Amino acid sequence: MANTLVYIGLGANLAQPVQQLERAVVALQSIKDTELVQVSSFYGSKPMGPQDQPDYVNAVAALTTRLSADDLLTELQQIELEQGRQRKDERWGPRTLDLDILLFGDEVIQTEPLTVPHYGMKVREFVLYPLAELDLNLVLPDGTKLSELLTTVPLNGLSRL
Ligand code: PH2
Ligand code: MG
Ligand code: MG
Repeated sequence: MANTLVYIGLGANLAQPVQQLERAVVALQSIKDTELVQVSSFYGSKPMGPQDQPDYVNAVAALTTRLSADDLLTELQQIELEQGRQRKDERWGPRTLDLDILLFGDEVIQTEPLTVPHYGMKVREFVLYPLAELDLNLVLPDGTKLSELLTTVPLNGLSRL
């Protein structure tokens, strides 16, 4: 299988979130048939969704992989579980680690477990600004330029740690 450039969103707001992200970056490096290319700075961000939860730490990583999107998702979910992720019903609730596939090459995927590009990425400051650190010239599969999205999405308190 060809190498695909993939962007992963990392997020955590429980159990020492900075350490959760640091551990996750190490774990990403050990995924089979996958290389870690780049990791953005870590950012502090205000919770999107329920406000009675701690602030988040977010980052974006770039990988190249020969795995399918489904197999990569399985690997990411395994890392989430190893880092104490508990599946709860509450939408946008707190978590020890969240690893989301933001972009998988220029593929558009709509299957039961996977929606790629990530459905919320165009409006989330904690995705767009870290992503811009990695490639400001990025263009989404639908032709949207990352640099244009940035002009429409305010920082909302996002701060580089
Ligand atoms: N993730 C959520 C819900 N809310 N808020 C911030 N700031 N960062 C996140 O990563 C985040 C969130 C569900 O995935
Ligand atoms: Mg998420
Ligand atoms: Mg997720």
